[in-house]
Amino acid sequence: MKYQDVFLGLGSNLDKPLQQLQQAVSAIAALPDCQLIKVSSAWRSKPMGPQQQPDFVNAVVEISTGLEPMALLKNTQHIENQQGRVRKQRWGARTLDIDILLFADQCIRFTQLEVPHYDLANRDFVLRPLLEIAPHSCLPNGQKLATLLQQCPDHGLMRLDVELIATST
Ligand code: ROI
Repeated sequence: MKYQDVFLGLGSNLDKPLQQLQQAVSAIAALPDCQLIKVSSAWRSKPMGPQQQPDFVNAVVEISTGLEPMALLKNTQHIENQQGRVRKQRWGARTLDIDILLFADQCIRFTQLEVPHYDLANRDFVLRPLLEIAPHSCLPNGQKLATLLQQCPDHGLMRLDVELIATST
């Protein structure tokens, strides 16, 4: 089986966001054919989109996986659902969001899945933690993520003084 390097973005702003991310990291580490490589710090940020919702906590994890993109998406959606994700308002509050940000150097365009993530360039709460664990990362077209971050809108990021670690349950 061919293992590929993948970055996942995690976000939560409901029901104890830090615990949601902690639980998500453990669930990702336990996925079949997935190995956890690195986990970023947790970062607090102001909501992008509707402002009358709580601040978010975001993080990025790097995995090595033998899963195909759609199989990985099914697995991450299962984790979201396990953690009480209810899809209501677009850009509304959520207990857990898991986005596939980068999948090796692949460009993927299915109706349910677009990789690289379509809005990466506007999300410092994704770029910053990703660059923390992979400072030299690029898009498949060679663009440096560090350059995107310089031009990205500011969501008031603050690094939280906690470590997200995978615990087996
Ligand atoms: N805003 C922030 N700061 N962090 C997120 O993870 C996030 N996720 C979203 C929307 C609602 C667009 N805003 C966000 O899905």
